[in-house]
Amino acid sequence: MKNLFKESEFMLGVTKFKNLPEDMGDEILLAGRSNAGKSSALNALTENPKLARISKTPGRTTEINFFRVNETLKFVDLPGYGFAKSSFHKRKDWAPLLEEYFAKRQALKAVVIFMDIRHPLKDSDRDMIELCNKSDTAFIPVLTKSDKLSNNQKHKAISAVNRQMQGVEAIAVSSKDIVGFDKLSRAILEFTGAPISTSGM
Ligand SMILES: Nc1nc2c(ncn2[C@@H]2O[C@H](COP(=O)(O)OP(=O)(O)OP(=O)(O)O)[C@@H](O)[C@H]2O)c(=O)[nH]1
Ligand SMILES: [Mg+2]
Repeated sequence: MKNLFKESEFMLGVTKFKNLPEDMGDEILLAGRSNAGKSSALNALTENPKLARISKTPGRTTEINFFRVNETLKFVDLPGYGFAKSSFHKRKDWAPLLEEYFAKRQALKAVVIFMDIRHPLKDSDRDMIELCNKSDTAFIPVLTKSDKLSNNQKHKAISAVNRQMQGVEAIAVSSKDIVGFDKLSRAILEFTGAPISTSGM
């Protein structure tokens, strides 16, 4: 079946919240620590390896990048948190602005929280979960780089995270091996107005 995210294209990057595009349609926020694999996952989800920049240098994504999926849906790639090189984190007003975005943004439908499967639920991830809970925003915990672990270790890591989530199930993905993105696509589509379809990935 067709991958509904395949036509995604870069829209704009903003460094100030006042420059955000109009608050309309559905937005899925992609969040996570620097180097967690957010941009790689976006490229895997959209089957477009050139869509978002991937780098070995943490903190590569320094703007909030908007990707248009279709008329109503956007992916919003946040700069990785907890990394000083990103211009956002030099700003003292980052946290309040982010809180304002969470509190006010009508388009925000869910946050995908990307965490390296080997180092999940760090303090900054917990802060992001708290921000979601405080603003009644749904979130999807995603454990990235699952290719780095054996199957056994992978299942253990997923269970350990799930035990700490109240009813939300973590999804393991590997952007290297392209694993888990059908599941992630379905989870994302549950929070948007788009019709649900399996991607065939
Ligand atoms: N083995 C493996 N490496 C991965 C995977 N996903 C990402 N990486 C590597 O992890 C590094 C960071 O990936 P990015 O996708 O740029 O991470 P990011 O979260 O967007 O990072 P920032 O934009 O800096 O916040 C790169 O070297 C990727 O090649 C994966 O599934 N498996
Ligand atoms: Mg990135």
